[in-house]
Amino acid sequence: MLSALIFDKLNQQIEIEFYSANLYLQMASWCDANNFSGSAKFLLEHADEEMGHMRRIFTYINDTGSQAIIPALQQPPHQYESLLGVFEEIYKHECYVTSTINELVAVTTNANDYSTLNFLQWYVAEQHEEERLFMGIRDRIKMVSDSATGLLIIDNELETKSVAVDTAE
Ligand code: OFO
Repeated sequence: MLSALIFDKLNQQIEIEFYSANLYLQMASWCDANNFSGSAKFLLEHADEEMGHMRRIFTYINDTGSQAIIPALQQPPHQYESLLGVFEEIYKHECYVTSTINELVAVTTNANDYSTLNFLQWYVAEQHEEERLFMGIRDRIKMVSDSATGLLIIDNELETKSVAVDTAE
């Protein structure tokens, strides 16, 4: 059974993962509208992955006998200056998500909730991967600067970059 504190924190994380999915959906829409079709496809798949992250927590809360609460969501920004701007924002956002997972780990450690602590290990590893992934894409876009050819090559690469959609629960 979850303590009230950990129940609240896990529900807050549901909101963060949901928001991540909507943020990447919105960014996919911007990419599509700005002729970056490879980036749009990549971000649509990543939005699905974030929904998987949300569902894992949803299922975990309900498996403990509690009831996950679906939150109202803030609208994500829909205007970006450039493809670099999009991926800089994603990297920043993922660093923020890492900080929220770390906080959850600290709270569950202090509460001696070893089941939730164990559950969260998957997210700790996932955040490491996500930061590395998005830092790499951001840095490659920085390398080509404003070169249209360079941006199109990266956009093509992103079209085929596979994102393993997380359906595990
Ligand atoms: Fe992008 O990892 Fe969940 O939020």
